[in-house]
Amino acid sequence: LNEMCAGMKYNPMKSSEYGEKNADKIPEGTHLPPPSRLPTASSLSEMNHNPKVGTNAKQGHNATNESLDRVRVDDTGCVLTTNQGVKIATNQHTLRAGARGPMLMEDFIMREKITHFDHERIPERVVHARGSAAHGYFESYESLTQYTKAAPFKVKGKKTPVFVRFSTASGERGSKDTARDVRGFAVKFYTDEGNWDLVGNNIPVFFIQDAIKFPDVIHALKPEPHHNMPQASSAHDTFWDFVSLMPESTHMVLWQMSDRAIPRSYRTMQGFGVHTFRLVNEAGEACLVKFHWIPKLGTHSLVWEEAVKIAGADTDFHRRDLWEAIEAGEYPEYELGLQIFTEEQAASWSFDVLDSTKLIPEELVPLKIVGRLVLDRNPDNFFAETEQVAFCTAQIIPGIDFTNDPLLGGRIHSYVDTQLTRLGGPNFHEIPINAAIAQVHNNNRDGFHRQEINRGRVNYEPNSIAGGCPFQAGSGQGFSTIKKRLAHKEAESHDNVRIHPEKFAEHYAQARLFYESQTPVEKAHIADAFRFELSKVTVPAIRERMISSLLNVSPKLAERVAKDLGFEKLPEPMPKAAEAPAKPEIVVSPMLSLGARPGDGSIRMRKIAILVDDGVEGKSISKLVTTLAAAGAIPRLVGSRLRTYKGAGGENFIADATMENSPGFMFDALVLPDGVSALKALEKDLHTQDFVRDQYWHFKPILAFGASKALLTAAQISPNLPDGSIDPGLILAEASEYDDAITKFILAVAQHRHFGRERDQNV
Ligand code: HDE
Repeated sequence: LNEMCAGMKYNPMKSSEYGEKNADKIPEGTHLPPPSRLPTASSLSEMNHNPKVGTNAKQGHNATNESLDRVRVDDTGCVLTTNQGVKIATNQHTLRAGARGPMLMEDFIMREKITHFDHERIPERVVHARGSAAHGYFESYESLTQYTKAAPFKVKGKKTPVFVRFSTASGERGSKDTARDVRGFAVKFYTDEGNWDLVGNNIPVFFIQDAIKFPDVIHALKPEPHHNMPQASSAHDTFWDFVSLMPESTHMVLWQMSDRAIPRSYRTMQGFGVHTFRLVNEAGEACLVKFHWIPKLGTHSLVWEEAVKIAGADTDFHRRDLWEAIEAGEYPEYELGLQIFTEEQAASWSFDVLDSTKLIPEELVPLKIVGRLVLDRNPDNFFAETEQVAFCTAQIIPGIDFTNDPLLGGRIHSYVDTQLTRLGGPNFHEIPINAAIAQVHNNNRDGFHRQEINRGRVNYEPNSIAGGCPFQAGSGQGFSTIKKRLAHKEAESHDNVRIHPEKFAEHYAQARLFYESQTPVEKAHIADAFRFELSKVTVPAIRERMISSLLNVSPKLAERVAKDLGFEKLPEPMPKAAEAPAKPEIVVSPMLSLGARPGDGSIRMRKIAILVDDGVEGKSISKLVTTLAAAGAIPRLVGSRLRTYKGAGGENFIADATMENSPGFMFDALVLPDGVSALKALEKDLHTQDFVRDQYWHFKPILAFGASKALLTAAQISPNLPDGSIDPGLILAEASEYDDAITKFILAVAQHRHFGRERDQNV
């Protein structure tokens, strides 16, 4: 040891630590081959028979990085034990002094069980408490080394394991999935150069421009502090009070009032990194980037009334949908799109790319599709994986870097900080779901729940006793922060200031861009959402302030909402912070409409209800089930009770579901089979009428055979659309037209919704 220590006479790296000239050339740490600080083979030979002591750890290896199988537990065929591995004879009784005597303190088995139970809960996430997650991989379509040295993009076809958590933002852990809310879309890439977390949302902009306002917006959004109501809803005074006083929230609020905030499924929503990030290549050259996830199935949403009803029937609607799709082998898939641009381009635009309340229209910078994300495995244990996963925006890898976005800056701090409370200490990175697959070697030590058993005497650097290990990687292989991170000339002043650049003062152009890019039906839904939410606001001045803000977005929208809320006269438009804002480059962006990405045209995993009763036409039902299932849909026979029904030809059908346990709004489409005798009863039944009416008014396709048209009449549904045309989503057919009808129906299901039925498109 002395010889080796003497080999390092002084610290040769010291001089490289000073002066700007050295900043680019950080040397690799000085190190010598370390002596074996591990016990010798002979001293181990005896110990090695003892599984607890184990074999000698392979030099330079950290075993906690191995596959999650190292911690997966399967109890099949196993005896019940205590936490200490002591076999438990009976799990039915506490130890007592006599059958009717007191319980005994010495019952360590009962006490361990109850104590563990008492401490089962951990604090829920302060936001995004309710979520669902899945394992999968990211596969790169091409090498992006021209732009970035980041591990997942190095070579075409490279697969990087990921864990993805979707969430609602405002509701508590047990709240409903279908709340009107922004959805989280957080991706942890386990790259071979360390973990990279891309913690995004399904809306590309945010409420605020500066991290210091985050506690304010979240306090305003969450249930009000005096009575803790309402749960998972923005429809209350404090939220609208805050946003009506924060004009920069207007753009996000427009998105939040759109159908984007009530997705049909996690599988049918986009994801966005929101902030502008940087890509950095081997040569140290950087470009700016925005990240987009695009679902292969297209972007599809619920309608508000449907979301409200589903919340009552199945609070786990999105969680169940994700779980079932993966179990069925219908793996959710998203493509990664990058908007890559330069500092010079950014400087020329009317908006600031460091302002997270602004997006970059795809018409200005098109998406470059660079890979796909596939989710192909459900977690084994919700708590161990989905609850304990810790996403941190600070976790980036060589090839990715931050920008000076003042919202991002706060996030880099917040995510690590929050895990310290939520997961109980600084070792949360060792929890298996959070552990990197890249090797972890450093001198961070101790703290609650430490898992690693670090060997040797050295827990500091530089050292000579361990041959200098672990040694610094140097700029050749280690993460080096990009030198120039100033996105704008005006930011080059190094004065310490608490202000934002001037372009941040423009608050309405992109809210208008978003609104004007929507279809008439989407606009109508936005107006309806404002009406609903503001009608829940009890302070008239807040409603008025919101209308004056909307007047700066679209006078038509503001007038409609004001009229719906009983305003007799319009308030003045809200004064603007920007006196002479630059002209926006793009004023309509068709890609911002939900319909711009209809998906791959398949009907896979769509739930289709086939109504059954005694006397329905049996032959067509079996054929329907086979055809729809072959197309990948999930046909379900729905009756009034869970029993066997007899078809007109004597066939037996067992109902899969009832109108009570699976109401109409839980399905994506409906088939009404023929069969006069069956329909007589159903026609008068109010449940059936509601079932059919919900399908129709939530714009879903309906296929009605023969006499079943009577059910449509009973539900007051007409095949004509308000504009006089025939509804392509309502297919009426006779049994003889079966083949043609089913083809039309499958096409109609692939379109998802038939918004031509919307009676109020005048916004
Ligand atoms: Fe978060 N956010 N956030 N956020 N956020 C959290 O971290 C925070 C923001 C997002 O599935 C917390 O681990 C601040 C934008 C998602 O586990 C916390 C600011 C975007 C998730 C936190 C923001 C997000 C979180 C709570 C403003 C979209 C769930 C628990 C500066 C790009 C991740 C946790 C998961 C969670 C702070 C703004 C998305 C407190 C301070 C913008 C998807 O650290």
